Amino acid sequence: MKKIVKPNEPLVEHIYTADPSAHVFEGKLYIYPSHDIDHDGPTNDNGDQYAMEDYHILSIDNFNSPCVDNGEALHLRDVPWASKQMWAPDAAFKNNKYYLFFPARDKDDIFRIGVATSSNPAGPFQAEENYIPGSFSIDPAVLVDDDNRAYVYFGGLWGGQLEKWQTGTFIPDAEGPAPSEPALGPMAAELTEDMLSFKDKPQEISIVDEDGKPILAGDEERRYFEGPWVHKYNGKYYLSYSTGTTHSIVYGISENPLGPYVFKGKILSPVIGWTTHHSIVSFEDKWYLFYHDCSLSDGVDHKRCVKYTELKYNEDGTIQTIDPYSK
Ligand code: FUB
Repeated sequence: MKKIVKPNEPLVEHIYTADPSAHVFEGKLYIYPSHDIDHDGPTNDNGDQYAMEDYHILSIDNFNSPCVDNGEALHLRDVPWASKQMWAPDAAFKNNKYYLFFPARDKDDIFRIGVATSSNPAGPFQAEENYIPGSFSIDPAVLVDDDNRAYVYFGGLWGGQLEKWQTGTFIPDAEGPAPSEPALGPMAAELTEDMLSFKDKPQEISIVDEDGKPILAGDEERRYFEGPWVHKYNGKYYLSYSTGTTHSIVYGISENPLGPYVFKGKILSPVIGWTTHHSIVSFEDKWYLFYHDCSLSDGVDHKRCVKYTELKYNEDGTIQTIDPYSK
């Protein structure tokens, strides 16, 4: 008998999983995670320890049922443009098809974002021949808005190479802004109707404080690092993301999908392990946070496990901070 998933416990234990992007498709919850692998290779700020080679899609009928691993949905060997490191993916449904968006390093070791398609939310997915033209960095997250326009948000510092693209071309030794300068925001682009290209050049999303001043690069409790996620609640757009070095999931709110976003606060306090990465989804009249930590491997940064917990809003639309380990 398979075990029923419980809040704040690993969804599955037979594989390591991370970076969960959760969606409701066909009445079920589908979770699109990274598939962490066990290896003895180097660990560094470049993220070489995250050496993932494929994706397995998880699904849950409801919270009274076990979590199903639907098997290999896409493997590196079947992505013609990619060389390694299949990092945090996301999925979207449009045009009667499912689209898997995923980052990987290309043959020149530069992170790009690819798309693969399927008629089934659990795959298998068929990758496009090339990555999205003009794409770079990591952690794509797609919002298909109520008007059916689709936006992809992406970008991550250091191993994710975002700071190397500040001039619009890849500068291998470029560093991020000085602490007193505005932090880099995530990038965003509207997708074309067929979901396979950017409509326009990606633009940087601005994240500001309550006075409209940009969050600064030295403000590590609030500045953007990686893992963007945009969801809608009561007609407003919520951009949430990881602060990286301070290990929190924080968020801002905007009237527009492309911002500016006004910083609001913390959603998730630090979890076991260096990275933190999440998604937010509404299912059967409640809201849920999917996240990961390294509890399944006793704290090994690249051997993570996906979990979920309920997420609650205050009356003014702000989100209550979650401590996943509180009793
Ligand atoms: O899983 C590899 C990387 O770690 C992701 O792309 C980041 O968001 C972080 O979770």
